[in-house]
Amino acid sequence: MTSTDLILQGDRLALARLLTQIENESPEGLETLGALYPHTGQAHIVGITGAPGTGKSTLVNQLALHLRKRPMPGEDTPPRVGIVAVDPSSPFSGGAILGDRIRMRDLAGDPGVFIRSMASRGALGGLARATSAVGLALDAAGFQIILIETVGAGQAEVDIASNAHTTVVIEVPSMGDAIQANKAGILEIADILVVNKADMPGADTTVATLRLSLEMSGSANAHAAVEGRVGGGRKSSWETPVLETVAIKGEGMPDLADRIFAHREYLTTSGGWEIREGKRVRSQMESLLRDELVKRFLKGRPDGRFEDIVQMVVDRERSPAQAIEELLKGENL
Ligand SMILES: Nc1nc2c(ncn2[C@@H]2O[C@H](COP(=O)(O)OP(=O)(O)OP(=O)(O)O)[C@@H](O)[C@H]2O)c(=O)[nH]1
Ligand SMILES: [Mg+2]
Repeated sequence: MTSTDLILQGDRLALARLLTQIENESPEGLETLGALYPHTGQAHIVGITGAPGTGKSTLVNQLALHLRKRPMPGEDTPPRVGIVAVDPSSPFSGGAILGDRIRMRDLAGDPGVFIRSMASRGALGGLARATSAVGLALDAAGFQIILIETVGAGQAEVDIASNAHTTVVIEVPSMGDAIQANKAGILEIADILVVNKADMPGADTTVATLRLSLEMSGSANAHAAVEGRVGGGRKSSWETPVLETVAIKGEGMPDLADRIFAHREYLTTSGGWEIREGKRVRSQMESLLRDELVKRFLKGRPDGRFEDIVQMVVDRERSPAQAIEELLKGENL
């Protein structure tokens, strides 16, 4: 049996092998992924992001435990849950990070759960791409909900969020002015805001501040606004809810799961699902095209020529734009 068939049947070993191939960007991995692609598109990809230490791993663990006990709307059995932990800051270690060890203890032995951690070894764009490839593999293997945990580290979180259908942003209580409900970026990417560690002082104030900021920013996030316009006539906008959770005790998980399902329902009924898919595929393809064009272009240069020009720019002999213009002169691209 081919590895494609094995994965479609849910063979964990074959899946694990494919994920390693994806991380190593091996040609076999790409080939298998290509064969699996027509079988993808079923999974609900949920990004969970937030600053270091806000409790993402704990929450993902508790959410997965909860999801495994309840059927999704319209289903009889609980969903199979895939978990991908992405840590853009740490070099690839091969070992599980702390949060994963906790998860493995709680979720170990459940055949309906698959956990994978990934760390960056190169460009962040590469990590985002590898993450979406891992998502596709889990999707093909029949995992219906894929939770992707990323540390809020700027561009990486935005890239990974743009790969998710639903983005959950985790905040923690903070006092008074310290609440930087600023975070225009965060409000924009969040479909659901969670104030975790609600057992700590200041949770209510933080929730109120976040709600206020959402109201001031028009309450609908950027995605929803776009989808509202395009999906005209149907339910036009999603109001980002702000929830409280105490992940260490599993509190707030049923509500969070409800909101995640509600967001999925909103996406499918508003036409937003297709819009996001379109955007997702387009950005993936653009990024692949960019990489491929750069690779081909550099291949056609004599060795070291590009480095020489980079050095000229470093030495302020040319601006980056001038250097690129010069490089491309006479090129047929
Ligand atoms: N008081 C309290 N502590 C919590 C809660 N949830 C998580 N923690 C604690 O917060 C710490 C960090 O939790 P993690 O789940 O590892 O947080 P994380 O966001 O995954 O951390 P990184 O992946 O390192 O960014 C741990 O000591 C948890 O026990 C909560 O609801 N209340
Ligand atoms: Mg973590």
